[in-house]
Amino acid sequence: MSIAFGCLYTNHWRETPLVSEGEKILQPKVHQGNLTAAGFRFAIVASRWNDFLTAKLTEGALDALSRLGAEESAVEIFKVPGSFEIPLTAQKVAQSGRFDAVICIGTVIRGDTPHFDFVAGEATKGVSTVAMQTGVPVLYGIVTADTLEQAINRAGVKSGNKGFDAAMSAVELVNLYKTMDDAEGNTGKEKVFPHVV
Ligand code: INI
Repeated sequence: MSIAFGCLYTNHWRETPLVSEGEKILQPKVHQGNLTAAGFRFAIVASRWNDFLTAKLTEGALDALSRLGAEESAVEIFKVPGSFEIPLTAQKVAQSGRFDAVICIGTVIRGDTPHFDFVAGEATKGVSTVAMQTGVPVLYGIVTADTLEQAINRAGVKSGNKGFDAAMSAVELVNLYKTMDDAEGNTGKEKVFPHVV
């Protein structure tokens, strides 16, 4: 046992070439989405809580979509009171069948009570549940921070802009899923829910 571990973690093991001379290395097909937003429709579900921050995150998302070629008429914003309300709204938006991706934006800042954990936990779990249940990419641009300073840094100051990042991811995913649908001969209509005409 000790010999096996010794082999695994020595430099000798790490420096051993993966492929011997003349041996063929696997080069599997890689699937990856392009970064072009033209032709896709995006919804932003944005919480008004901590509005001075969520407004910056929304700006970041719009900036990313605009730079990647989204048309103004292809983007709609749905405002909700707080992050707790994001999942149900995202679900309704996703189920409408009108959007290729839903970008969720909010800011939850830790306080002195367990409130943070409940709101942040439900919002986070809810966003991923909606994506899994609807099959529509639902992006997580919700900042959960211990302090106001951390939140500010993630809304366009020291640590980037999480709204911008979420929108970039949305564009990448809609392209990835489109190429996957095209390869499988799906029209995209399968996404529309039975109760939506
Ligand atoms: N909503 C947030 O988006 N961020 C917060 O930090 C927050 N805090 O701290 O309370 C918050 N609360 C409101 C919550 O999301 C609901 O809107 C409210 O409870 C009504 O359901």
